Amino acid sequence: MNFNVNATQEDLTLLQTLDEKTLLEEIQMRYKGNRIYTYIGDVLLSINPYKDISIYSIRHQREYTDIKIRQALPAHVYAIADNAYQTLRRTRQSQTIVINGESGSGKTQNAKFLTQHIAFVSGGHLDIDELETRIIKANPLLEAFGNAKTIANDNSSRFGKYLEIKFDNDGEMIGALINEYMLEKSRIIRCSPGERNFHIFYHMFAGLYDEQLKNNLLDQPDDHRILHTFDGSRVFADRQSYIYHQSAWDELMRIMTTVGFNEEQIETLIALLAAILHIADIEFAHDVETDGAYILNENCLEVSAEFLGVDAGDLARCFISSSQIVRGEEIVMLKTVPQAEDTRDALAVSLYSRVFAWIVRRINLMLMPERRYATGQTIGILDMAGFEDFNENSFEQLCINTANEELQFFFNFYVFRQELDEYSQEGVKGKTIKYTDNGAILEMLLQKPLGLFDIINEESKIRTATDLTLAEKFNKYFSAKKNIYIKIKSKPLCFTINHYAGPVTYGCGGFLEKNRHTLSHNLLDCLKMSQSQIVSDLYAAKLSSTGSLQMNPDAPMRNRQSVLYKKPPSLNLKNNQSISKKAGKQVKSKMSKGIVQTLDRTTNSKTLSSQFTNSLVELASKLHDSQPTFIRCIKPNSMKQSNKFDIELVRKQLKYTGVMEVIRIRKSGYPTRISHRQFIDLYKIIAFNLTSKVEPTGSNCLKILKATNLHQFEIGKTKVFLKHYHTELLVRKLDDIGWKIVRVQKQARSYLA
Ligand code: AD9
Ligand code: MG
Repeated sequence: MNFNVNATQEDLTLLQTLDEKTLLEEIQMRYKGNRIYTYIGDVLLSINPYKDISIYSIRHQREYTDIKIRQALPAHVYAIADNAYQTLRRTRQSQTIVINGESGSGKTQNAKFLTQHIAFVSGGHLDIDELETRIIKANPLLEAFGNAKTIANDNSSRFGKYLEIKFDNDGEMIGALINEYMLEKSRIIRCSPGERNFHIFYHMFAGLYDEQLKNNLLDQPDDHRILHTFDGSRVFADRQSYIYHQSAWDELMRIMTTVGFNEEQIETLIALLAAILHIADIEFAHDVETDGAYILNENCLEVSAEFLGVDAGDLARCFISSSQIVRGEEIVMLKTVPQAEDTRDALAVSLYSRVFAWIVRRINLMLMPERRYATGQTIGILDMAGFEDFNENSFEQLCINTANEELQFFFNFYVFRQELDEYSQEGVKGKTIKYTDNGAILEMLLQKPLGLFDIINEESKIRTATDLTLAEKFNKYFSAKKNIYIKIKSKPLCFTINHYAGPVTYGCGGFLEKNRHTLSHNLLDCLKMSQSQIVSDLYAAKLSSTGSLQMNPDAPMRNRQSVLYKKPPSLNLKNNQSISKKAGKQVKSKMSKGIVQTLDRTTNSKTLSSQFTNSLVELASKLHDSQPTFIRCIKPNSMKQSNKFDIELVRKQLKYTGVMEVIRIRKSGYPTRISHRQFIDLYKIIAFNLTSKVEPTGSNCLKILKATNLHQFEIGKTKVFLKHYHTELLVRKLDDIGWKIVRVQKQARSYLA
């Protein structure tokens, strides 16, 4: 048996002394030597190297397959993949690998390495290569639509991803399912200085042929409001960036074909992206005649209407007027300029999020296993945005941080709470380990009724509610929770939550609007009746309770009536007659005559907070049904540079990813627990005769442990609790005995001969 003594540092819980200082020194030293992975007991710590460190070759994959002793090899994310697969095979229980860490810490890269290696170790199936290729190819496609350049990361995932890899009874990979969470839709219309919109728009401008650009009335990205750079510099600052986006587009086109998009679907997709740009370019001004908003640049309205396959007048009416249903009757009103702008933005956002959902659905169809194989055994990989605290934090940060609270709760549950519960069940005394229990925060956020999200939802239903009345409600219900909620007297719209990772101050301006995020009944009706099959299908499709699209991804092909692409829309205004002004006058006259229309309409739209809380519940139940492994990703510096280790930054992350607490509990705890029966079966030979019958009692286990000269173990009512290194020592002892037996047998045989 190869017991590598130097390798003990691969797992820092095995060090004699381990405090915060030693931990930081140790991982800094390892980082310098390009050893970016470290075990903290059964948690894997990963530090972003920001450079190629050549540890992901086929040779490495072979080395990390079917590992018998973890300590014999340097810590690696491949070892986690191998272990998840081996455990799945042995126990037939689903596994989940939860990757956590702040933006730019390497979560998505590690998720890719895990997927690649799980496919490798489970290989053998005839079609595996094809399936593996498809799963791996899905990544760039998802990233083109779901990732963007941010301050923290040039390729930041703006959505959470839970990839479930499915296996059959023989442990062969048979398919996969991608669940997406919380796409940062608001980026479509607004991003911070120095940041960009989703990659796809830039790829598209660089990659489309002139003819395609012309057909979609596109020219330069700089022409469009939502692609402008903040500092006025050009989007493609130099030829190099243009070429980069061009080749990304070419690669994307190849992938989309592999994934099963046909030419017409791709063209439709391009037209939808163009439609989003044109819609977002619509500008409004105040019409003194009607005292409402009208559209300044109606060419954009016409182009948008044509691309969406709807009537320009109908679309204009949706932008500039609203209707309320009161006791079954519709009352129409004109909108102010900011209200009309909100409607325009909501349409652009909604169109993009439905396009994204369509792509995910299409990918899932291609990855779906045949029903007859389905066994329910999966390995899940969760790659979710980490904790966020910016200068200004809004609804999006509240959602992301709540999701992180939930993950932290799950982490605590497994790593700490289960451990403590088991000690007490087994009668192991004197083990009290303190940890930050975030249960109370989660309760405040998610409980029904009267949790923070529930209150947002209830307020969203009240017509007269404002962000201020919302903030007042928060203060009324939560001010008493002094440790977790802080009212800010000087800023009535702000409040602070003491998250497990630290305090974050949120401004609730815009919360209600973001939460409602629903399109008006009129706009939904208008879109559902679109002459473009895909637009009407995208909007007729039901949204599941978690917000995913329940549409047939092949729908556009059933009926090819798409007006998109039939002819480029004209840019000339008809008879100089302003469509939106005319629509505004019609609405005004209805209003003055007090005309009401009786309506009987339903809508399937859900508020953002209900979609969010439902998807969180769904995710939590998936996690609780599986056996988890945790990877904590750490960012070494904020400059995205290699060979730079900012100790303070790392210290902060170690604290809020719970790593320090894991060390404490793992050092004083027992990672290996095994039943008396199993222990005796495995190690009996150490203290008893091979043929004697040994009862599975604590005292018999004790004899074995003493014969091995072990200390610091615990014997519970039904289980033996061991430190990491105990198993290695027991196995070594077995080996010694094995050799002795062989020698004795050899000697006996020579006597007999
Ligand atoms: V975010 O929450 O999506 O904004 P991530 O996912 O945590 O973030 P990501 O995996 O995208 O970070 O890593 C950021 C960049 O660091 C990558 O684009 C790589 O350039 C770099 N990186 C990360 N991990 C590795 C690695 N193991 N080897 C080399 C890496 N470079
Ligand atoms: Mg990412």
